[in-house]
Amino acid sequence: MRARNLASAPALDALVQAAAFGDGAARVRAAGRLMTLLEQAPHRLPELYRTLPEERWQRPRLVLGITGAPGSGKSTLVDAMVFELRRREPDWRIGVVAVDPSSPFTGGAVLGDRVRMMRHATDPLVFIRSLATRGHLGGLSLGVKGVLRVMALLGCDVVIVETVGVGQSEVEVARIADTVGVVLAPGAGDSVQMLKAGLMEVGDLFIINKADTPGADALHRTLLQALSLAPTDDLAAGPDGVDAHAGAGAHAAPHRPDVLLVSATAGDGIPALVERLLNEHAADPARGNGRPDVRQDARLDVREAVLESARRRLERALDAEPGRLDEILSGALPLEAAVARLFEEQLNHE
Ligand SMILES: Nc1nc2c(ncn2[C@@H]2O[C@H](COP(=O)(O)OP(=O)(O)OP(=O)(O)O)[C@@H](O)[C@H]2O)c(=O)[nH]1
Ligand SMILES: [Mg+2]
Repeated sequence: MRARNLASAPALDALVQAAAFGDGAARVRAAGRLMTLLEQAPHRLPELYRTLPEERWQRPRLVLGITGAPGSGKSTLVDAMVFELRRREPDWRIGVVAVDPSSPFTGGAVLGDRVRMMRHATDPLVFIRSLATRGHLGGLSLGVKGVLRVMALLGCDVVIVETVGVGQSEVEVARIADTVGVVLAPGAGDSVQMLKAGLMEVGDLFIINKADTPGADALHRTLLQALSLAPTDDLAAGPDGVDAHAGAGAHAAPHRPDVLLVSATAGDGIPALVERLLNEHAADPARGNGRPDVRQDARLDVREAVLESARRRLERALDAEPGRLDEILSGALPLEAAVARLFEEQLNHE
């Protein structure tokens, strides 16, 4: 099925051309198909860089990660942020990447067919893509990177990536995003427990949503307490460990992420949240706005694609010979020898 899909799909080059220079719906369609191609074959990401000059592969100016407990209102919040961004910067194009979405976004061109429920008319400057975590294994971050590249090709200025804060995916996304907001809400799972289970490390900013509901203030207090108890090293301090917002040099207080209270459904606190996120990047060009060297950035993608490709090949080889696992298990074949043999066999297969 997949082989047939790929074989009948237009070449990657043609899709890139159409996604970069096409018109209207055809451009959006080509972008969606290019994303699908890269999602099914993430190791082909490096091929992108040969199709257009380097400067066309600039990342969006800002990539925001939004993660948090299931049902905490992430999608509703992202939606409200998109509307606020559109209001503030009417010329900007906004992308949304929903990793495994279970709830709808309201407006925007859907790149692909997985986001089905749309409540409003399409906004031509908003682009939405969903990505399934299933089947991605280690390749999820490469999949998100592919989507980001194509969104940049569509001219997106800001891209917001939503992931559910369970498992490994939010950590991977945190590495891709310039800033990560962790969403907590009263009644949405045990939010503080989730923080302890690893979400605290990835947050640059904590957003308590559903401020219109009774438990919000108590959650706010609990969170402030949890943050003040955490060792500051765990709190996503800047690279130099200095709080960028304190404005002072070496004597600045240790970095503690801000906590904002919002209501995504009522719209309360959303302008302040967006302002805060945009300002952080205006004030700190080393993160986000200070666009990383495109070549260096592409080299990292290539590195990841090589590793992903190698992982897939080795996995296939292992699956083809399950007896080998028993040999390792019984001690008949030492692990290192098994690894060496796998690599050797792969080389001889060339
Ligand atoms: N009262 C109140 N309800 C909200 C608010 N934001 C979201 N909700 C509701 O919370 C529920 C879950 O919202 P979603 O945006 O789907 O949450 P999510 O975190 O994206 O959920 P998953 O993607 O399934 O993890 C919906 O019924 C929303 O209407 C808010 O600010 N206040
Ligand atoms: Mg959601």
